[in-house]
Formats: sequence, structure tokens, C-alpha cells
Amino acid sequence: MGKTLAYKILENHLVKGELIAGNEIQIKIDQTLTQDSTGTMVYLQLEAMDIDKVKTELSVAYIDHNTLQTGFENADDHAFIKSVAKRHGILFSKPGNGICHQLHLENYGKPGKTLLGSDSHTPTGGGLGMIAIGAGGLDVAVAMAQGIYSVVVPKVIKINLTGKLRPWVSAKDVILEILRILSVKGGVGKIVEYTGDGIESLSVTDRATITNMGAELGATTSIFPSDERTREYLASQGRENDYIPIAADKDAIYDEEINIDLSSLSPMAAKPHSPDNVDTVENIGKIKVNQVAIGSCTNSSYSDLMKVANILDGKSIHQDVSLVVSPGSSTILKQLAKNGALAKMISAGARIIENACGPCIGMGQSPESGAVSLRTFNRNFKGRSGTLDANVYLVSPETAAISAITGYLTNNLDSSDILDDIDNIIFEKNDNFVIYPEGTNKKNTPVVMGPNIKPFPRNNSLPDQLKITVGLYTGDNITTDDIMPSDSRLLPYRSNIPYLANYCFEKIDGDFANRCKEIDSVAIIGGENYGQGSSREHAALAPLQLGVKAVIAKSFARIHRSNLINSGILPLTFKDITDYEQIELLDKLIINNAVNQLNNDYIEIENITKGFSLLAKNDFSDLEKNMLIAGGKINYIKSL
Ligand code: MIC
Ligand code: SF4
Repeated sequence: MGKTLAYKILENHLVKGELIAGNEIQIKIDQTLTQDSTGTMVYLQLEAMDIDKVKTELSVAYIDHNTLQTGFENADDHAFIKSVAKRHGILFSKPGNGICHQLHLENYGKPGKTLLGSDSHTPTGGGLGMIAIGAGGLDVAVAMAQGIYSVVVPKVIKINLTGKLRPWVSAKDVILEILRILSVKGGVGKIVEYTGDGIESLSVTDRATITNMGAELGATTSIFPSDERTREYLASQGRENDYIPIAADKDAIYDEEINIDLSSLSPMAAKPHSPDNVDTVENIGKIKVNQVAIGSCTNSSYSDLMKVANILDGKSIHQDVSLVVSPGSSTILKQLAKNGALAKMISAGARIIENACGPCIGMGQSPESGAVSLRTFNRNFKGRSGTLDANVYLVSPETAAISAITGYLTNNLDSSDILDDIDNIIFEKNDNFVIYPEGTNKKNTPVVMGPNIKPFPRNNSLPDQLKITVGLYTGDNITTDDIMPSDSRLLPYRSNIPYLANYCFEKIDGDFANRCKEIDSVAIIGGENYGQGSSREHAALAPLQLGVKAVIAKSFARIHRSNLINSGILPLTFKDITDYEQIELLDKLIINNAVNQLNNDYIEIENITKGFSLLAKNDFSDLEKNMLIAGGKINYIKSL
């Protein structure tokens, strides 16, 4: 029987377990990446594991999220990460070098390898034919310390692409169409694998746009084969030696199949406030636009920005629009500066901002009250732009640029304007933004720790009787941005969980943190896909700080579920989802014989206030049970 590409790479990296969908396996991790807003926790945890050198082939620490240094906090975090990187043989990418995923694609990703990153958009690397998975920080720290990662084998969906995109339609429209079909939970427990004649016409950066936003499907990862286009891309980055061809077998069996004819697609947009709320630009109509933001790890490649520069060439940005552009990397910015593309954008009235995540994570450029903001980013969750009443639409670079000129959401399909093909160029590299770890070691490099860096909270082992009170009752698709909001005000406190915890669920229920302080042990009730979005383990650590011991939900997003378990918080799934309706805020719940019940098929929870019992599924692997009993992953590792 033929094999999928995903399973071929997993098989090559199998350390323990059987490669059957639903089984837990351990795989060897070749590379890791961290960024600064999750990185401080990762490196505090790595230090707690007391290792000498990392066990991976390559580990990179990027600084790209918290680059707005309005106080000492962010710069202190950068200095901390730099010192730990030196101690353990980790490559350090300085602020200003660019966005982690774009940089990793350009410089380090390799077909056939595995990459684990403490950022949910790590699957960007799938555009190069690697298995690139986003995970919680502790899982990445363990992967650095031990070189392995435990994962439940996902099913594999095949997306068969045929035909060729029309001018003004781009890779972003492909992934928006897939989000329209599958929704933000359609990829949970799955790897999305792309095949078909259509992929030949997609460059590696187009493919990376598609695999990047596979995160929004909830997928474990997404992957394209490595082919001639991959070789071309690696050669343009001066890395042709890293090329190997790799693809699925012709007769590979998939769990599901979707066919998409690229030539039938039109420009699309994800409407407020979810990446799967997708329609065509034409159907949405000519809405007036206040802000256009181009960049992020989804759409900040050289070819994306060259298209933008060519569309803006000789034109003027509409007087009511603020256009901001953040290039993906220093190499791209340098190239745009040298070939005159940057001048074209500036002449048109674009604001060029730092090569960093910036507005994508609310680090500046929040739009005006009630604004319509078109963004080439990957998430449009309510409030993420930093303006609670903004309406954010996710679009392609082409749609963003033309709309910035007209001042309204524009589909330029019928125009006679031709978009030039972007030539393949050889990028000029320099290493001035990178610190290599050679020649340093743990003994001669002290950890540098500013006053804002506080120890992370640790849980206690699971008690035999768990008495919990419902501290929050939420609905479907709660995001990690809802749980632990992130913007320029809160991001500087990513290393200070006690402070950050005061803002937990702030946008949904401003009383939550104070309520928790009145309750001993807290339970949260959630709907479907609880914890979708970011990999930030702060969405587990802040609740842990507030005494949350269990989340009972209809279903969970993959990374957040792992983060809860790593923190020793029980993520329990309703056996019968009608029980969700029977629970109310402040109900008192008891789980008797909690430890023993982890051996049963279902876990019984008594609702003392309402006088009934409900069942939760016991869907934990043996390793997960051990971590829950120990009160989290670090406690478990230390107990071995
Ligand atoms: C995001 O896009 O939400 C982030 C910010 O990159 C997060 C990581 C974080 O919260 O630090 C992610 O996607 O994992
Ligand atoms: Fe940065 Fe935005 Fe990408 Fe997250 S999604 S890594 S914040 S650019």
C-alpha cells in the first residue's frame, strides 16, 4: 500500500509507537524554533531541566513579536533569551531580522526534516516539504532537551489541486477557500497534504502561505511535496544542497479527499471575526476601508511584496486609508530597497514598519474606532488588532494593495492590469542579525534575568477528590486570544504570569480573575474547539495561576489541550454534550477518586449544586495520565 508524504517523514523519525492514526507516538525532532513571546517561558523551562547542550540538529531562538520596546521589559526578555541561547548551543536571531516563520523558511527549513516550534504557525515549513508542528513551549523545551516529541498520529486529508490561478487570485485565496469548506475546526486531528498538477504553478512561498494558515483549520500540520520548485527556492536562498525530492506514493491512501480547481477561484476575504467566515470579495461588496496592513508570517515574502510594489507603482493611497507594510525579513527588505520596490511603496504613501509581527499581534498600528481594516494576516479574532470594535478582513496582498488605492474592498479581476511575473532572484545574505552559538557553553555564560521575569506557576499532584467551582461558562470556538489577550499593553508581561493572570479572559468576562481569587479550585466550561488559535501556554499558565484545575468542554483544540495537560489542568470532554446546558456559573462539582477514575472509560463528575452526575470521556494516553497525576509535565519529568 502506498504511503502519504506525511507518514513517510513520520516513519523516518519514529522513536516509539506504531504509526496508526489515533496512536500516540514519539518522533525525533531535527529542528526547533522559538519566538520571544512564548520563548521566555520555553527557556525558563529549559533551564529548569538543567541540560548542557540541546539535542537537536538545529535550534533557533527568534525575536520578532515583542519588538516595541516601550519599557525595559521586552529588551530584558531579549537579553534573557540571548543568554540562554548561548548557554545551550541555540542560534539567536536578533530583533530586526524578521518574522520567525519567514526566516526559518529562507534559511533553515529542509525537505524531509521535522521541526517543532513554540508558535502555532510553525507549519509554514510544510511549504518546503517538512513536517513542521506548532506546540506549547514546554513541549518545545523538552524537544530541545531530549530531541523527541510525543504526538497522536493524525489522519491525513488529501487536497488535490488542479488548474492554475488567474491573475489577481493568489495562494491566500486558496487557503481561504479551504477554510470556507472545512472551518476552523475541520483540520483537528489531521494533517493536510497537498497533491495534484496544480501545485507546480505554486512557488514555495505560495505553498508556505497555504501551510501557514493550515493552523487556522486546527490541523496538526500541512505539507507540500518537495519538487523542482523547492529546488529553485532553495537555490535562490543559496541552499541548493539542502534539496531532496520527496513526495507521496502515487497509490497513497488518504482518509479524506478534497478537489480544488485553482482556475475556478476568485479573490476571497475572511469577514470579521473568524478566519473561516469566508466569502468572495465580489459578494462582500465595496465596503469602505480605513486601514490596510500587509505583512505577517502569512504574506510577507519577497514575491508578495514585489506584487504590492508593482500594484502601487505610480499610484496614490486613498486619502482615507492608512497603509502599513511590514516585510518578512531583513533579506527581503534589503532586496526591496536595492531594486527600488521600497521607493515605489513609499511614493504611493505606504508606511513601512519593522520586519516583525507588529500589527498582526496588536503590537502597534491599532486602527481607529469602528475601523474596517484589511489585513494579509491569518487571524481576525475580535480585539486582536488592539481595537475592540474594529472589523478586520483577511485578504491577499493583491486585494490589499488595490483596495488601498481605491479606498474600498476591491476585486480587480476584470481589470486589464497585468501582474508581472516575479523573477527568481538570488538573495544576497548577510549574517549580521544572527549570533551563532559556537564557542560558548553553559559554564562561562550566566543567565541574564531582568526584574520582570518571574518563575512560572507549578501545579500540585492530582488529589483523590477534586472539588471545583464553575468560575466561567463560555461558548464555542473560544480562542487563546480570548483566554489570555495579547497586545502591546500585555505582551511585555509574557514572562510575568502572576501579573498577566489578572487579565485572563478580560475581554469576555472582566470579573473572572477576581472571581477566581474568591474560589479555591476553579472549573471552566467550554463549547466546541475550546482554545483554538495560538500555541501560547500562557493560556494554560494564567488560569493555573488563578487556581483553575479543570476545563470541561465539548471539544478542544490540539495545542491548547496539550498545554492544559502539561500544566496539570484536566481537559475533560463531555460524553453527552447536552450536559453542557445543565451547568451554570458557580455550580459546585466534585470528581471522586480522580486518580483511579483515570483508568475508567469515563470520568464521573457530580454536580452538587444541581444534584446530577455527568460523564466526561477518558481520552488520555498513558503519558498524559501520568502527567495529570503528577500535576504537569515538569513534575512528571522530575519524578522519573
Ligand atoms: C499568534 O499569532 O497568535 C502568536 C502570537 O504568534 C502566537 C504565539 C503567542 O501567543 O506568543 C501563536 O500563534 O502561537
Ligand atoms: Fe507573528 Fe502574526 Fe505570524 Fe503570529 S501570526 S507568528 S503574531 S506574524
